[in-house]
Amino acid sequence: MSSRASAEQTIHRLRDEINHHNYLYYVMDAPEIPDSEYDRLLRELQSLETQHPELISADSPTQRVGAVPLDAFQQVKHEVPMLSLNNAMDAQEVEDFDRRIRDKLAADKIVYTAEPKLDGLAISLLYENGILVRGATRGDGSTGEDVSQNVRTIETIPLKLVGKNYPSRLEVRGEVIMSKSGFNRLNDQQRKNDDKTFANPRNAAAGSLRQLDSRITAGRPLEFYCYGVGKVSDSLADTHHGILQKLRQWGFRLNPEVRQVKGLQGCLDYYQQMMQKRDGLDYDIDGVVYKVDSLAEQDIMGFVSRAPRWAVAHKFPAQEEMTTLEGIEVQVGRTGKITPVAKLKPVFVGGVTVTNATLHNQDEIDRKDVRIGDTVIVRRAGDVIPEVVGPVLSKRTTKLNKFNILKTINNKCPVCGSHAVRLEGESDIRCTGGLFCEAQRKEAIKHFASRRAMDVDGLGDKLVEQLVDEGLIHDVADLYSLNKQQLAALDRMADKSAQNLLDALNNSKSTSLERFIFALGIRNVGETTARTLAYHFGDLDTLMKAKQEDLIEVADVGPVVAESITRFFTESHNRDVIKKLRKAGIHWPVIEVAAAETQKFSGKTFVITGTLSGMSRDEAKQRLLAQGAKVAGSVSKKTDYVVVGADPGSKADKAEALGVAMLDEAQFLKLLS
Ligand code: D41
Repeated sequence: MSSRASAEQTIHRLRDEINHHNYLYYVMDAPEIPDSEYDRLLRELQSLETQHPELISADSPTQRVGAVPLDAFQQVKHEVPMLSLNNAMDAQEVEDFDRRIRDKLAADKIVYTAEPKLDGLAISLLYENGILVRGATRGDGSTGEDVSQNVRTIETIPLKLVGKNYPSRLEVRGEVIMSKSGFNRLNDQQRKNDDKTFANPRNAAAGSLRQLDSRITAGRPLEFYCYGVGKVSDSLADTHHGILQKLRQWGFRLNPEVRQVKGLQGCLDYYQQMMQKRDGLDYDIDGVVYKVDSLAEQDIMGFVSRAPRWAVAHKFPAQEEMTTLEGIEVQVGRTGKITPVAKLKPVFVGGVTVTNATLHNQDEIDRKDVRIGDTVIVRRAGDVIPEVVGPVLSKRTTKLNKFNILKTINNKCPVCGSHAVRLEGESDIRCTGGLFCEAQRKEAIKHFASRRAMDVDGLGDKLVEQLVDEGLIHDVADLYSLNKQQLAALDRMADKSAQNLLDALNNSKSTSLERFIFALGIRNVGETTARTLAYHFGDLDTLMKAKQEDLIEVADVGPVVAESITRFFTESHNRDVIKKLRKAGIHWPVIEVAAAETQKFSGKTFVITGTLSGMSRDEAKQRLLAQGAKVAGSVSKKTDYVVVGADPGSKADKAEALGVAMLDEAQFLKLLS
């Protein structure tokens, strides 16, 4: 056999094998080989076809990558018109549909095929002798567009039918869709490339299928599900359900939710089931379709004005509706995040009346270009918060102003009047009110009382919420003026627990400067930074007066942290709260900070491990900090000294391994003195 003849044989074998695995994967959902093996087969075929280009045929599985761009789509006249579906908006209309059919057929109970109504685009695929020869959009039902090059790129559309006994001419109809996950991936990618994003999977599917350059289509995650046939050379089965099974055998993907149901009740039950499943599916459905199953009965019913009398689409409540954006309100969240909320003309969407929807942040408002007065699309899917998808630009007939959050709130928090800022590189605008802002109060108080901050034993999250809700406290300083009577009157609060809380509050007054700084809840100031600040400045007043340039001097304090700190202390509300706290008796031991020139350890990093006999680890830490040292929690190459007490842990081993200088207690004390 010539090498060409043997190559031809191998090519055919590979194509059959690949088609078979395609079928197992997409239709049967039961792949037999791993993706890597599939890819290997495809590559082998590709390389053989490259060596023998004369053997490439349009139905080869390698031909899905997209072809030369077109100037325009050719028109395609559908031999059998692609009918449309009548809609039933509620159970009553389904009941009417069922009654008309029972009357006409003089039947008791009708067998229906029930299918999800996929939210995509209807297309027609023409097969001649098992080979895909044309793909066309539905268009107006009688004329569509030739999108053959594009449908070829969709993996779930067979280029060649599987098995035997298919009619010589077969026109398959179905929906091209984009899955929700595919849609999200595509939009992420579009955003990354600064390309336009799509409003929903349907638009994305439509935009992808109607590309003149099929190489673009090839990169889009499109899928196909069949729902019926058009022109066929032989009769295929007696029922619609039977036709679908045949199509499945020939390599088409059938939606796994398709069922045969009996009578009106069967339809309505199916509707409820699909309604439940809707949000869990990875593709959008906008309803279900009931079709009289018997083809003989379909014939008797016939059709009126382009829609069959034997089928109906039972629609779900829409998840997207149009309405007017009447205003944009600005809300302050728990962490001070300022969120724009759309105020809408009430609209029924996703099964409820919606008047508010999130606009996320300024970037989203800019990206979508939504303006007050616009007609907008509102989406509410499942239990998620309703959102504004975007404006309907064709309905913007008058000049509308762009919306700017900061300008609207005049750079002030709408709840407390503190400065509102958007830091560089962040998408959120925040209220700087911190302790003072009512919206942030609860979170701030919870943080203040927490174990690593002021450590108020027994003051948990629930109790903080209760105290704020009852109006007993407005800021953290109010905690210290609570009395037993007030506390004992609270739900689930006995005399004894009230007294315990008062004791805990009293105990918390004696603290350390580092804890106190941490407890203030300054943005970007965690425990470590709080400690560094405490030992760098030594007292609160110096810290409060520190300027940006003073703060940047502190180890590990960069411009962002420095800005958070100055902004916090500039806010007069915060200064008032601090004054009240000190008046309530909060105190800490004085820190002796060596003058900068005499700080021995400035710039040096220490780690302490094991137990010291002469002092607590905390004390050792404080003495180091007072000399300008940094005290870290773990050993790294940047560590200068590891102080090793009794029973050291793995930190000593690590120091040894890294060759970091180690000090025993005696050496450490000598160094300190
Ligand atoms: O899933 C669908 N979107 C779907 C659409 C379906 N499951 N079945 C359909 N059946 C028909 C008839 C009964 C007319 C053959 C359809 C459509 N038509 C259809 N899609 C777009 C227009 C009509």
